[in-house]
Amino acid sequence: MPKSIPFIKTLPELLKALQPIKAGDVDAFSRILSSTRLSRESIQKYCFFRKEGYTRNLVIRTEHYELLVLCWDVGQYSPIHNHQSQNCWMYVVDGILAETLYSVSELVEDRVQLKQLKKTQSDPGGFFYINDEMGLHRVSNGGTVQAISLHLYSFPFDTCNIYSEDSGVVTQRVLQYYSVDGKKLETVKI
Ligand code: CSS
Ligand code: FE2
Repeated sequence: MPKSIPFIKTLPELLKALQPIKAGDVDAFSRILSSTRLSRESIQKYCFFRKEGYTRNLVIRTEHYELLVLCWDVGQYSPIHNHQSQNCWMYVVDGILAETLYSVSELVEDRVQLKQLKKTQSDPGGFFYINDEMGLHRVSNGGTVQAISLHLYSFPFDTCNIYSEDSGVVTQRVLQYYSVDGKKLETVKI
């Protein structure tokens, strides 16, 4: 019988498992998240909520990837966005996270046509994976209590495109951290 792999239950264990993985090794990142079972307590120092919208809290950034904790209060959601040709995983730590997936047409005069493909949601312990070839997505708190997710981006990226669902207009957004290493930044803009 193959030996079962023990779950990764703490952040230091997760960081150790991620440390040698190179950008492009999608299977390795996915395998690590499949065997991760992190509790909210284990990442508590990275959890910040605010009423204006979800927060992005940096845990670690290397040449190959970055790991963030995102905190979604009830009713909060992201714009429809892309991932700058990078790989994105979202691992649910607490609450329920929902993903609405869209296909996107070619850009014509700064506009695209979006088509909603499906909406799925996950409980703690599950994860989503997306890249630009699969489409765009909107992420939202799919439940009635706070939701917390771990996001792994490889390579890291600092801007993304956001898409208006109504008009199809595409704009660029600069992605900001709300906190770094558990400390809220003074420079946060809304
Ligand atoms: N890409 C969004 C979250 S959904 S993957 C962000 O980093 O803010
Ligand atoms: Fe995303």
